[in-house]
Amino acid sequence: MLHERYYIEKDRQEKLMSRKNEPADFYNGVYTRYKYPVLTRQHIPLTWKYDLDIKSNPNFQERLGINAVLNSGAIKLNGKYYLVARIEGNDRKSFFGVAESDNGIDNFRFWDYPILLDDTCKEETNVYDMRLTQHEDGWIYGVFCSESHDDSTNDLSAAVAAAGIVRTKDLKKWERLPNLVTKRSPQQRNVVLHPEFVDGKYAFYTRPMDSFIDTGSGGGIGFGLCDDIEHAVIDEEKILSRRRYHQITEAKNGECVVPIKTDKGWLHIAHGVRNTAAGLRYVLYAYATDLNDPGKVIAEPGGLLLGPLGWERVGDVSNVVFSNGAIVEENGDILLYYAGSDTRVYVAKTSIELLSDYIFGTPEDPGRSVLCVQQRCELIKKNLEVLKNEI
Ligand code: M1P
Repeated sequence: MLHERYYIEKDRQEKLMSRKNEPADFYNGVYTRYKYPVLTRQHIPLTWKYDLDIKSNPNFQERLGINAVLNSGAIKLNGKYYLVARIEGNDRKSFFGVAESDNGIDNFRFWDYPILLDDTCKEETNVYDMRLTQHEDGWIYGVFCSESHDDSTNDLSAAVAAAGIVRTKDLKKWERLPNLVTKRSPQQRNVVLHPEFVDGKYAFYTRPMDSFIDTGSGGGIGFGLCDDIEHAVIDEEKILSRRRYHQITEAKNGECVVPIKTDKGWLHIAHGVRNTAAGLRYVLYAYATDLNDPGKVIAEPGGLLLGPLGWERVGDVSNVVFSNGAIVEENGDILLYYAGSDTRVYVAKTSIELLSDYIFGTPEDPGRSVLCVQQRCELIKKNLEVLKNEI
């Protein structure tokens, strides 16, 4: 016999998961936001949280609660859409779980079990934020943050972030490889593997950091090559997308999504962080690199692509949007998955055509207010001419 509350909770969850998603009332011509989150902590199977045995749990209490479902890697395989979500337990430890949908917009359901990684890294306390790369070598790689306490100091909060690497063919069996070593950077987070070999080597987008929170002397998103993915070592990182004073990347930035290959170049979606009196604000931005040299920036539209709006702004770490993955359809549509305030996952739909138009058609940030006003006045002048000729 099951507790009567089980049926109420099960019914409530089924209603949430089967709800049809719909475009939100938002327009910018670049992407369509969807109204409902695609993953929340309410999507977590009841079997992960409750002890269903009425003898050992007569009051139907959550035994292992879930706090949040956020930054998800994304991939489409055999016609199905998969998110490898970061799931944070009430105990603050994160882990990964696979959620599957038929359309990528709604009806995501977690598989029966979360991913149990090989315990090859005994000092590791926490894992999170997996990006999934379908590499031309035939493997699907997951690159994530592997966090350990910094035992070189008595500071309880001191931690070290490194890039963990796993690989799989089916999202079921995962092989853990040694963590990425970057010779010049003491810490790494937000590392993404490029999907193709570059000069015969594996190429990574990195985010060099001096310490766990602050990037310090790390100048932005790096780019580095390595010979052997099974013992990945990067000797040199070249800074690709720079942090800049009084721009959206001033405090830090990091690659989000596996770059998208197009005729015009590789399209990148990254996050930029600035400081405010209310704390850090995370937004998404975009840029493009050369098709034959993904380490060379060819377009840098100014400003943010997607910033936290409405409920996206509310959560555990408010005023944050953060992405770990997108799915590119054969027809060129792009589903961009992003977390709102480190609490739940949303989706926005764009396309290669629209994102390219945005990246190559949006002017660069001129860097100073007076130049920005000049830039805007030129646009207004042109528009007034257009309107005059129409009337
Ligand atoms: O809380 C916002 C984000 O903070 C970190 O990102 P970054 O290293 O760029 O500061 C990550 O821990 C990320 O998971 C989180 O969403």
